[in-house]
Amino acid sequence: MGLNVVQKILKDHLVEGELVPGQEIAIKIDQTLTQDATGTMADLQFEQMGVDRVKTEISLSYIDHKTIQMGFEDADDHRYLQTFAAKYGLYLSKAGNGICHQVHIERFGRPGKTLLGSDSHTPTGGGIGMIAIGAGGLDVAAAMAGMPFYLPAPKVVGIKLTGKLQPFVSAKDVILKVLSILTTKGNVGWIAEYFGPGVKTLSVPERATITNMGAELGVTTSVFPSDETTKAFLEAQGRGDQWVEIKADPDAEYDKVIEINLSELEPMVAQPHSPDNVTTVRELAGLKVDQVCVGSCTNSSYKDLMTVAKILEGRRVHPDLDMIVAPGSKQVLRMITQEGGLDALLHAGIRLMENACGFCIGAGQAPRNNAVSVRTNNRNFYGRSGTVTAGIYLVSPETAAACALAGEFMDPRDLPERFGVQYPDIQVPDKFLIDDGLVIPPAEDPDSVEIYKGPNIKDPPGGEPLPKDIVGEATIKVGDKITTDHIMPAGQRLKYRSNVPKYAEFVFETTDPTFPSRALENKEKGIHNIIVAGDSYGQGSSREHAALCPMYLGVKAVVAKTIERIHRANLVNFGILPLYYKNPDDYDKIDQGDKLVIKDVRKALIEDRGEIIMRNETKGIDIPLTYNLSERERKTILLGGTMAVAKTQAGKSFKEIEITE
Ligand code: MIC
Ligand code: SF4
Repeated sequence: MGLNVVQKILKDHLVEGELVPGQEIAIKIDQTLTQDATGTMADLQFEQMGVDRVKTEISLSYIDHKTIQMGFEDADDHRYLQTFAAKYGLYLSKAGNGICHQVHIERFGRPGKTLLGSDSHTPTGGGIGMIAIGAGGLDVAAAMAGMPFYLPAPKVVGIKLTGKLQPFVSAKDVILKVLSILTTKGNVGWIAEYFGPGVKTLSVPERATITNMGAELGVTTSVFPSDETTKAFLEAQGRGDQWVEIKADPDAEYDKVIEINLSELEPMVAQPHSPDNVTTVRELAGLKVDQVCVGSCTNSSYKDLMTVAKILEGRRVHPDLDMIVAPGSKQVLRMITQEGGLDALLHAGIRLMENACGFCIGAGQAPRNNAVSVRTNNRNFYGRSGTVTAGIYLVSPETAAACALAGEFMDPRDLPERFGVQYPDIQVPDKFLIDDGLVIPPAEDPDSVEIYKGPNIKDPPGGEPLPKDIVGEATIKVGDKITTDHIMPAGQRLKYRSNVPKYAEFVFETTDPTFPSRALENKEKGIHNIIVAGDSYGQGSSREHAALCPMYLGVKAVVAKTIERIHRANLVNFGILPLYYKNPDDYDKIDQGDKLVIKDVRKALIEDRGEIIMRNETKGIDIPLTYNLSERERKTILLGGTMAVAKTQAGKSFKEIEITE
């Protein structure tokens, strides 16, 4: 049987296990990326691993998330990242160079390679034919140190594209359509591979928009083949020699196939507060809009911004709204400047923001109360914009521009008739403007580099071995689709990413601000904290702080209906036990504050019993729980997390590690 693209790249990188869906495999990682909100923790952890140089083909440290720099913390962190990169052999992309995923596609991504990034949108790299996976910082630190990455061998969903996008319909509408079909739940363990005759009609940046927002599906990653279009893009970036062809064999098979006819697609929108709450833009026509934001790693390419510029050219944005534009990279910004796009945008009345994450992570441009904010980014989670009462609507750049002119929701296909705008049809240029001046190579003499650490940088706390029994409380009970933005808010709190004790004060800030003090009080009394959750717990960001800070507060287990992939791996890395109700309805049998006891939990994991009984002492009932942990994961939790394994078991394989009760 022939192989699909996913199987080909994984096979090339397999170091342990077999490509049998569900079985744990380990793959070699060729490239890594970190960004400044997750990178400081990853780097601090790497320093504890005692390795003197990164072992990958290339590792990038990007500065793009924490560029707001209110107070010294962010700038101190950036200095740390720069000195760390110089010493340990990473390339540093300075603030001002752009958003990690956009820059990585432009300058560093290579077809057929593997990329592990401490950011959930790392799958953007799938647009150029890589297997690019988001992970917690600790997993990325381990990959930098030359260790393989563990994951369950995936099932592959083939997404067959036919037809061709019509004017004013774009890549964002494709992925919103996919989200409306597959939703944000239930896709753990899958990889999405795009194939079919429609693929060749999409440029690399368009493919990258689709693989980027595949993160919202909860799949491990998404990938396009590497074809003539990929080659042309790499040539235009002066990297033609890095092209290799990777296509699915004609008889390749997929575990499931869905088909999308690009010709039939229409402009789509994800409504508050979930990226899968999708409808057509037509459906919302006339809804008044207060803010329009164009940018983020999903839609900030040259084509995206030039398209918006051409639609707005010679016109003005509606006076009742604010329009923000944040280009994806310095390359994009310089090109739209040279070609007059920036001037058209400024004339139209946009506010130009830095080429960084900015509004997308709630770092500035919080909308007014109850605002309707139309954005081209990928997440519209509750509270993420910085204004909990605002509703965020996710759209394409074409729809964003149309709404900006109309002051209300408007289908961009009506632009010719309503505003006399012709479809700009911007193509990928034959030659991009290449300027890597803000990429700093590693030091030639690493010994001479002194690592800088400001007072906001605190060493990550270590984990404790799993106790014999978990004797605790349902310290918090939450519902379905709790994102890592709920657990560990970013925005204004971003500056504490390198300071776990301080950042831990904001765990569940928008859900229940009393949680951290209650959890700490329990911890001091020796009562273990348990988080009780519904479906799809830990969606969204890769931020390992959503496990690390709860660990610091004394959380020993999360009991949920389902847990999303990256967050589950982060829980294991920090020694928190991920558990599931055997009967999902048992979720209703626990209330916040109930006394919960899991007797002999250590023994159950050592013996790998598969089922664990949790006693709800308050209600006087037993609740059967399950887990799905590999031997590696069970031993990691028993020992107190991945750092504890590295410190106490160095050089041993997991098979050799012996655990005592
Ligand atoms: C996000 O989009 O939520 C982030 C901010 O990029 C995160 C990483 C982080 O929290 O630092 C992600 O997607 O992983
Ligand atoms: Fe940055 Fe937003 Fe992309 Fe996350 S999703 S990397 S915050 S632009």
